[in-house]
Amino acid sequence: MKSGLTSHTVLKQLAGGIALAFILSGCTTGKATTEAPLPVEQAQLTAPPLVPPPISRKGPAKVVVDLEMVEQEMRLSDGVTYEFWTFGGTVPGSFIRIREGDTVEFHLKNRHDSHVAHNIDLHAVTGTGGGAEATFTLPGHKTQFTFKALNPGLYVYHCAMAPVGMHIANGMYGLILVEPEEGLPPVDREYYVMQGDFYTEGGYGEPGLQPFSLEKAVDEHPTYVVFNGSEGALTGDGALTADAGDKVRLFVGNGGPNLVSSFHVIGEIFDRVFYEGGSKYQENVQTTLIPAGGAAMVEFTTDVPGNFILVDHSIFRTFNKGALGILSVDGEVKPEIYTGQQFSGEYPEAEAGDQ
Ligand SMILES: [Cu+2]
Repeated sequence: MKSGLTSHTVLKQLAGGIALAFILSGCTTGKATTEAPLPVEQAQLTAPPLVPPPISRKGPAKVVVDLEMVEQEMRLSDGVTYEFWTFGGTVPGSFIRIREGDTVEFHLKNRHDSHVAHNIDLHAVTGTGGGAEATFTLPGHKTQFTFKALNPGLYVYHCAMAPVGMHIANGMYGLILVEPEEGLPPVDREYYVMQGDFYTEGGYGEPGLQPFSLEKAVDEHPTYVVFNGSEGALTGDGALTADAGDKVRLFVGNGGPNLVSSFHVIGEIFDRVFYEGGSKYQENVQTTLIPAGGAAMVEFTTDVPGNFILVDHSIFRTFNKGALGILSVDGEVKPEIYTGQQFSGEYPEAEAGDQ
């Protein structure tokens, strides 16, 4: 009897709710209104230093992301290899680009030849563990969860399996960009750069396959500090390129696991830095701090040609541990902005002290 009454009350409330919704919606047809299903699209992922194209959609979509976790030996430096653990077979992992308000159906796969289980914590996720709990994935298995991208920004993702530090130190991190609803202003070049610190049993430059050193990692004494997973990844044939006059946007992340990066481009000034990957920008910046597990978007115009060197300005990391990349800019010299050397010669002792 009691339950019958309760049901009746609920029904009445429900009917009242529907009537109220009917009035508020101004509906005159008498049909229930339902939201149109979201368009479905497959996320286009890119390997660093490439970035997927800007999103031209003006509304939200259901975006399907397929990401495979791969453990494989790859080059860390000349003559040095390392057993990397990766998202998508690269360090950093595949770049993911979505739009604020998108619903993301995330499929995570762990390859059959993996030795351990992995998962993913995306800093762009609002929900337990950033997805980590939902994506515990044994070798040869796949998992799935769905999240809504509530906040725009540039976010790090990483593996969060214990021991977390070791999974990150082995290369399990990457970036996901959640474009704001209005999109990002168009630029001529976009690149994906991510710093990471590596800990090997052998010293810097010691050849061969180098095992992970837990002791060095705990002490926070990296053997290598590099951009995009290996020393020289962004030099030579791997150098970033631009033409003089281009507007360049770098999506810069720091996987850590330990170090904070003092990111700087020698010979350039950042016109804008969206510090910490957020929505506000600072202007006219020389060096920006990028925390472990954090990111920044930096924008500048390449006014003059030359080789512009990406560094961690904690500078021994650059010249003794590998944190050096190159942006090679082609174009006409502009002596009104930069002359190059105008004189080199003797400085006679007699001139010293002359006023
Ligand atoms: Cu992992």
